[in-house]
This record gives sequence, structure tokens and C-alpha cells, in this order.
Amino acid sequence: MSGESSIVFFGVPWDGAVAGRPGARYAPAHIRTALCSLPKRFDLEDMGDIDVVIGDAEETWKRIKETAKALNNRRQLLIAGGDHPVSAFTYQGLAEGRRLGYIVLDAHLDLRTTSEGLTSGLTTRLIREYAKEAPITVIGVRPWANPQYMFNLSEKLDVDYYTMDDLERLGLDEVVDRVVSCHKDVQNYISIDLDVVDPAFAPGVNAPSPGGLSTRETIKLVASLSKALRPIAVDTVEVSPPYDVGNVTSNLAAVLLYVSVWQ
Ligand SMILES: [Mn+2]
Repeated sequence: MSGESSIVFFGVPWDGAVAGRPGARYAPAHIRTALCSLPKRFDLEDMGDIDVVIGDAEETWKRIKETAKALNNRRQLLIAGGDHPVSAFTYQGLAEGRRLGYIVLDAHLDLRTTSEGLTSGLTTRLIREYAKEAPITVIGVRPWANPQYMFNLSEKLDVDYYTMDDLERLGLDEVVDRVVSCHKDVQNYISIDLDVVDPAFAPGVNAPSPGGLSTRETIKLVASLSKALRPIAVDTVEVSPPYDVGNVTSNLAAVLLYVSVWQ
């Protein structure tokens, strides 16, 4: 099946912004292999990988944005990154002409500016600067993985967040209810930084941080949010296969994309 009713998959083999543990450029191949080995439950149109330009972030980001823009009439996009800034440019390509909410599962608030250097920590800031009115929610934040000024900045930039303590105190269902009520009046983009998952379950990431979600909790969170909000795009980012153990992190990324399909 192809055209407007199809679910489209593409990879972005790019980790040019990673300052920590590079390797996310290898993730699309691993995630694609794992995704294609899951039971067939929907038709998937595989567009291959974006033709990135190693060493040229601006040109690569432009190509990511153009690709997403060309696919913005599709039912749902599944995207395998790549580092986290990939999300900012797929988001931009899809957000043209509509108010697009951004929900991100991440240990980090990612509110740095490009003047602070090219890192994965820019992503949410890039999205807020592009979409001043869109609701933005970060789920799974670790206090020990973000400097205090980042929490102050999130208030100032109107970025909602739930820490791991909030998740434990409120419970997953309550957090899902709150996020859904905040995002239900707009179309949404869901980004899954695999570092939201505890490193015991997902060791193959750029910036691991202890005290995260279990695989079961992450699967439930993604499935519940997707069922309720029917996101137009879902990505998995920051998977670094060279640091993985037996592909468990790539396999989890594939399952998260799989359960996000809401058709
Ligand atoms: Mn992160």
C-alpha cells in the first residue's frame, strides 16, 4: 500500500551532533531489521535512509526537513534516528502550516542553544524556537542529568516536564491522562530518546542516565499516548549500536515504533 493511507518508515543515519558516545548513525539499519522481523500488523512503506552529508550539519538538517515536508500528508511517519537533533528537523518539516504538539520521552530537557556547541542537548530548544505556541511536554526527566538552570529555563519557555519522581508519584496512567488533556486539541509528534529507559534495559545510547523507565513502562507509555493522540509522526533517537548489548536497545526502539502505530 502507498499514498496517503500508508505508514511510512525512514531512517536518518546521522550522529554529527553527538558529543558523547557516537554511533547513532548505525541505528537505522539495526532498528529496520528488528522492525521488519516483528509480526506483520500493518502495511509499512520503507523509504530507505535519508542521504546525509557527513560533516555538514546544515545541509543534512535541510534534507531531513525537506523529506519530512514531502511526506506530511501521510497517515503516520515512523522515523529511526540518528541523534536527537534529527527530531527537530523532521518536526519542522511537518509543522509547516499547522500547530504541532511535541511530546518527548527523554532523561534530558535539551534546552541548550546552538551557541553552546553542537550537541544532542539542543533539540527541545530548537523546537520551541520554531513553534512558539505549540504545547511541548518532556517525560522521564532525571534531576541529576540536567543543570538547575535548565529547569528554570523550561518554566520560562513554557516547556512542561515530568521527572521520574513525578511518574512514580502520579503513576503512568495519570501522567498519560494529563499529557493527553494538554495535547488533545492539536496534532502531535512523539519523539522517543532511548535514554529515557533505564540503562539496565537500554545500554546502547549516547548519554545513559540511571533511574529510568523499565521497558514495560516505556512500551505502555508509548502505546497509551499513541492510542489516545494518534500522532502524525513517531521517532526513536540516540540509539548507539556500538554501545549496545546484543541489539537489545535497537530491538526496543523497533518495538516502540511498532506499538505507536494507531491505525
Ligand atoms: Mn536525552
